[in-house]
Amino acid sequence: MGCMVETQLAETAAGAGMTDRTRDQRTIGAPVVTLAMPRMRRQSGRLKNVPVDGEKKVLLAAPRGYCAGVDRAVVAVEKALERYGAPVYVRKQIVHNVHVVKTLEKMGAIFVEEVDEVPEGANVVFSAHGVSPAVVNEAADRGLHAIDATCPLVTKVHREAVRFAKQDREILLIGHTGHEEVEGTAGEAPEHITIVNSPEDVDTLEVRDPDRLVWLSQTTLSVDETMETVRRLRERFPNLQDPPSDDICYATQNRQVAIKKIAPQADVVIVVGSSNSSNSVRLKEVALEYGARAAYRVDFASEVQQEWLDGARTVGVTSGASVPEVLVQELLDDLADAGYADVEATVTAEEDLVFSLPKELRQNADGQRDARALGGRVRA
Ligand code: 0O3
Ligand code: SF4
Repeated sequence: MGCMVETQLAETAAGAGMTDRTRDQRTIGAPVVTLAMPRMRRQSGRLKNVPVDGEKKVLLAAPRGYCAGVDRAVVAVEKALERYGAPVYVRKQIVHNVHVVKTLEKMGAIFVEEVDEVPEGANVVFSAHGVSPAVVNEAADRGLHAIDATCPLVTKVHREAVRFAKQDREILLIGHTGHEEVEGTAGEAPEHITIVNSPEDVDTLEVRDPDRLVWLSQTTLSVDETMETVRRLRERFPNLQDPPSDDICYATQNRQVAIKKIAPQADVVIVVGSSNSSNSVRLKEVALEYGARAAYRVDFASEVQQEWLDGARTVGVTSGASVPEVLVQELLDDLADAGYADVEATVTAEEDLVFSLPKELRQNADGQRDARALGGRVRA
């Protein structure tokens, strides 16, 4: 079972006569590599087929697109709408993707910045990026019915922060100031947490006690840059403690590994993802670091410019963890128009993780346990 947003046609392709391939190609958590399946291609004719020396092809990254936490969060909003009816309020973008947000808005979701914009007693979903205890408390004070769609892997980092704060350790949280996830995690123990934005930040960092430091991180960072930050931290603070396990999650890591394999062979890499999506933006940066001659990020296929393909034989394609697969399929269709009909999957991992729904939604309206109540690992 996939979420409806995942299977809906993107606005840009609506009515263009394409078949809904994603419904057949993808179940939750299954690797998105089924390319042999016959499919009707949508032709926009936007991009011209300009000849280049040699065969043109696309290298398509797998894994790409939805991770288990995003899938769960989007399904949570859909289920909340089904259960309680519209409107359902959502604090912040449920995930950082323009298409997902617009599609849920059409289904009756109302996105707000803060809970004080939600009418008292209404239903509100907290986004996948997590919230601080202050937000949870404010929602309770307003008598809101809150559904917490925070990814369990973000919650894990929150718990680590609470545990280390209780030990009176100083937590160096590697992440981007202003990002919702960092705000939520830092809000668990503000007096114990210092945000470290980049390796360069390390030089000017002031700490209370260099022997009581531990580092944690945002889940969607560049693995390499984070390791460089940690290296510099350890250089300055040799007694720095590591987190108990990786905070950069499996999905972020897997998508970076796949694009690292593609980038050296690609004349151009196109990443589908929104501009505020940390993990999507990192994929573009990683592609450039690993040898792609050029890399671009787009929300929609319609943003691809003809000149990006000038002289390009090999185009690498991937998508961020918050990106519905339909948007990638549209890009592949446009690239096929431009002569890149040969699509080769580069598979570096298989993902089969499924998270159970937020506890508030585990029972259907008739009291039965929802099919997604338990989560677990599934195979397609
Ligand atoms: O954290 P990021 O900006 O990458 O967020 P996205 O694009 O919504 O992707 C999902 C990641 C997430 C919910 C937190 O790990
Ligand atoms: Fe969870 Fe990772 Fe997806 Fe973020 S990117 S929602 S931490 S699985």
